Amino acid sequence: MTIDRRTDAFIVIDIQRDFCRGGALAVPGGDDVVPLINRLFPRFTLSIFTQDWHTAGHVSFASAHPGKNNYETIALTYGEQTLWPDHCVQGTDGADFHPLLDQMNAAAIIRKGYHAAVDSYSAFFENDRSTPTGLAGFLSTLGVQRVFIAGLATDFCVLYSALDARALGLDVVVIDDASRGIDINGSLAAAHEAMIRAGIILVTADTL
Ligand code: VGL
Ligand code: ZN
Repeated sequence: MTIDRRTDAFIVIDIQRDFCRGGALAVPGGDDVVPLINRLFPRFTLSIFTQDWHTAGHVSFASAHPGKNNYETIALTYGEQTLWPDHCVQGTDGADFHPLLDQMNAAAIIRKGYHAAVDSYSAFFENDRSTPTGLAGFLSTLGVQRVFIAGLATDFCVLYSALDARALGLDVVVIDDASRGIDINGSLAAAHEAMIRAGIILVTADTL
C-alpha cells in the first residue's frame, strides 16, 4: 500500500497510560503497539492523536452510578452506555500519553469525552452520535481523503472512529496489529466484522 503524504493522515487513538500496563483500564497488550506506531510516523506528514479526557465523576464511570459495576451497560438519554472504571481523568497521570509515544509527531491532539454527561469513543462524534469533535472539519480543510487508524482500543475507540470516518466519505485503513482490543462479550470479533462490512481495510504494519 502506497502512502500519499498529501492526502493521507495517520490517526493515533488514545495511547494513554490508563489504557496500558498498570493503568486503570489496561487493554491487554496495549503497550506493545507503541513501537509499531512510532515506526509509522515518518511515513506521514499529518499525524493526529486522540486523547480520552474525562471530567471527574464522568457519566461513563461505573462509580458515578451507585449499585452498578464496571463493564455493565446502562440506558442513558442518548442510548446504551458501557460503564468503565474511572480512567483518563483530565490532568491526571493516567490521562497522559504513553511515555514512549513520540509525541512530537502530533500535528493536532483531539480531546474527547470532556462533556460530563456524554461519552465519546469516536474521534469524530460523541456517543450521542451528533456532537462533533471538530476532526472532520480539520481533515477536510487539509484535503485529507484517507485515514490510517491505529491505537486503543480496537473494539471501542478505534472501531467508532473508523466507522465514522467511513460514514464521512473517507477511505479508511485500520492497522490491526498496531491496535489492541478490550474484548467484552465478543466485542473484538464483532468489531472486525463491522469494519469489514463497512468497507474498512484491515492491514498489518509490515504491509505499509
Ligand atoms: C475507550 C472505553 C472507554 C477507548 C475509551 O479508548 O477505546 N474505551 N474510554
Ligand atoms: Zn473513556
